[in-house]
Amino acid sequence: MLRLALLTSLLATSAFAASADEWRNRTIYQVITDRFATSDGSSPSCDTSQRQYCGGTWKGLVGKLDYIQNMGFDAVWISPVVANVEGNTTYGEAFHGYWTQDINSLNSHFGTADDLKSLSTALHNRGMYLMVDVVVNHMVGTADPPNFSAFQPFSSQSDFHSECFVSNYDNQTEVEQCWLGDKNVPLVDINTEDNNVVTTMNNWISSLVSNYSVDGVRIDTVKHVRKDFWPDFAKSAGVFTIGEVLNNETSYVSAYTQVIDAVLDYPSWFPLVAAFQTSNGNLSALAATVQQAQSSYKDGEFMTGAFLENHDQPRFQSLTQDSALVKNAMTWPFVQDAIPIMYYGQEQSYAGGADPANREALWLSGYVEDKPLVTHVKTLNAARKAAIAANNSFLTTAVKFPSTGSDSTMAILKPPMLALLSNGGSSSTPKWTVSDAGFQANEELVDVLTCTKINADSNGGVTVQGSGGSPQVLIPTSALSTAGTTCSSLATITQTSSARGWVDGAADSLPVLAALVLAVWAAQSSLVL
Ligand code: ABC
Ligand code: CA
Repeated sequence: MLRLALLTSLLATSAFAASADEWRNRTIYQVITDRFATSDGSSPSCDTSQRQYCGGTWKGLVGKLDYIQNMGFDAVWISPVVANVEGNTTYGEAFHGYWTQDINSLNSHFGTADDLKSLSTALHNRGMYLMVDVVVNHMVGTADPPNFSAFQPFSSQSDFHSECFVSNYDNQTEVEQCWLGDKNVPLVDINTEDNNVVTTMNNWISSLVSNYSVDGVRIDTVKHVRKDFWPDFAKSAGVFTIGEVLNNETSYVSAYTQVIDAVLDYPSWFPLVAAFQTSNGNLSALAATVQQAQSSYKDGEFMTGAFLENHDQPRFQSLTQDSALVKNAMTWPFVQDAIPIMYYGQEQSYAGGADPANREALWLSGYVEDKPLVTHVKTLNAARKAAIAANNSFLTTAVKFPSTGSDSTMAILKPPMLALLSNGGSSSTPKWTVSDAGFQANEELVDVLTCTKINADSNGGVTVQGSGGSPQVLIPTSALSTAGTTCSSLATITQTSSARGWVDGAADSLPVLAALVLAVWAAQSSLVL
């Protein structure tokens, strides 16, 4: 009995209900459920321009977790799960899930409550986390004025702000209390100043998280709800919360880092795309934005999500086809302070433009794993894990940008990792001269993207001559484990968790411990039976 109680409490406190700290060392794969995988593994056609449901389900996702885990991701963010507008609208069907009609029912296009629970269980069995996308700001109508009685549980007009469409994004009251969308598909703005509405929302998120054992919540349209709504909502969720605040100014976004655990790092996304989409991009503008965030956000850049693509923006490969620029840009989220997030399909070189073209069905790719960008992301995930294991303060050490001697290159130092990026493109031969790299004199290093060795100079700096515009990610061979997947033949340490790695590793070891207890308990019970 004691054993069972211990097991239950371990599972309750670690494997589920993950805190912000437990998300720090993770990397997240973002999917639109409707576009990721079908239940029976079939490959129906999916014309993105039609904006219709294409057939992806939670059950389909369960069947493709190997694909995600093989790339090294240990968390999955799924699109919203609640019941949406049914049928066609001016902007198609609600396949993306953001057009809520009833927060207390699930969207049956994606499966049943048991299917969603099975997804959660399947992820947990692999030591992975489930993040669910939620919308608090609005319910969605299909006419103007909307049919309020179609909404649940907010079915009276007084549960909503009165009609006006957001047009001036510099007027914060308007941003919070007017409606998004338009008269065809109004995003009817919920009255989040009303106490009953607030209580209902807080109870709802708490039940959603516990019913489906959700580990983290991505919150939509955060800047469209008053800031002081969020702390209680986040507390009711009881798990890691990361919010979407679509703005390019760190000064605007930083206020939201005070009210929820984390924000999607939109301010860095704008200069990231601009830096790498052409050879004329400004790399130092990216560094400057990151430095602003490091000094103005509640937890610096650590409690943010870094991404190159998402479901609202044109895919990076619609902006440039240069494979070196793509590889450099993709490297960024994995070598800096924030939690890396990758949007499904980037690894398959999907190149759809603005919404809805950026929401291609992944099954049309065949989920081929033997592809350059799949290998690239796999290596980046493994390199990040190796760096975490080698330095117990990796996750809490803010990146620095030592000078490189040229405008078309940048160096990102996060010991024991030194990432060298360039936007010269595939016909360029980038060169990085980094005297402030902080390695030991003549230390042996390896570029984990190619498993090529180089040595630091006598002052611990590096001079690296690249080729084909490719990025490099340098890690000392003394930080690589022979048991790891990163250039293990060059590694010089023979166990995965060095003594240095133990403290931060402790967060990770709780689920492992729970699994161990479970195994021991199961073995003993079967002996007794
Ligand atoms: C549908 C169609 C589209 C069609 C549109 C009119 O209707 O699919 O093809 O063009 C969901 C669906 C969408 C759907 C919308 C509306 O609902 O996914 O497909 O579009 O029906 C979140 C989600 C998003 C979701 C919603 C709504 C919100 O991630 O997927 O959309 O639940 C605003 C919100 C932001 C929201 C985004 C779509 O709209 O703030 O939360 N995303 C300016 C504003 C931003 C604004 C943005 C886009 O424009 O400041 O607030 O985002 O309209 C920078 C500035 C930014 C500026 C950008 C453009 O430039 O710093 O402030 O953003 O320099
Ligand atoms: Ca609002």
